[in-house]
Amino acid sequence: MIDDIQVTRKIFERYSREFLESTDVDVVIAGAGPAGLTAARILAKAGKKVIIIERKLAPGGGMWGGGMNYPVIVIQPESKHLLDEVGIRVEDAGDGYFTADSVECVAKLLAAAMDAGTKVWNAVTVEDVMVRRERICGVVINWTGVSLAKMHVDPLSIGAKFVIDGTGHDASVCTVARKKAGRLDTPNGDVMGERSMWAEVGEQTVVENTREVYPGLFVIGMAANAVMGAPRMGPIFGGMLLSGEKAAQLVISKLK
Ligand code: 48F
Repeated sequence: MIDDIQVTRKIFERYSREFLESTDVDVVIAGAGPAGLTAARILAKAGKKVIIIERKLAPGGGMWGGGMNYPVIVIQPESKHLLDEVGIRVEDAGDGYFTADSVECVAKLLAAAMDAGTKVWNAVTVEDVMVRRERICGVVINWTGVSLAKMHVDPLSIGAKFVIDGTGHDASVCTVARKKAGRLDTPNGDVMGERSMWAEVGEQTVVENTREVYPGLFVIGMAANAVMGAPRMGPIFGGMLLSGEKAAQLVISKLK
């Protein structure tokens, strides 16, 4: 016999237990794109308590659609290990390019991050940061539906030793941190804005720009280039994966 009321109770009991476990963590990652999912997997595998807050219902960010909705992505040889490690089938396309199915990429990057221990909270938006003594120490969250409906509902707060902005082109955590916390560690102290498409440069700078831009706040993936005024790069994803890997390693060494 199935009791509808029991279904409600089971959902809410598990939800409330897991949410309470998520209120104070080692790392909060905003955004479940390829950079955020890769960072989460490596952090969780290292035993860190990590959660991802994802604004949309479906994690995966800009990876689902490959290039112009042809569901294929391109990566470079130096990032191939990050797809191999999660069992994604990669084809050698010649001339130093490798390809993978974009849907398989999202499915397996997400599954691997969750298998390693990452908790993903979907349909929730990071709308602000918490700052104490000039250090980011958490995020302020609300249901995405609340902001879409423009309802005036106060948010809740999550504590974290480190926050990672993996929000892609929006760089939305760094943008709000700049407004509320002060200058970022960028050449002009501000979110500089992404430049137009140039994959060769963008793929290199996205890794270089992966760093702590305010005490307690790291930026990864496309957000790193948006914050530092570097180019976008379209459906080549090696830099995103390497950026997630680099941030995870930096945060792990800081947590030691
Ligand atoms: O955009 P996204 O995939 O970021 P990424 O990991 O990868 C970029 C590539 O997809 C592509 C590219 C490749 O060359 O340039 O764009 O850097 O994923 C960002 C995720 O963050 C979510 C958003 O829904 C997406 O899934 N997001 C954005 N703002 C917020 C957020 C927010 N304020 N709170 C929570 N999630």
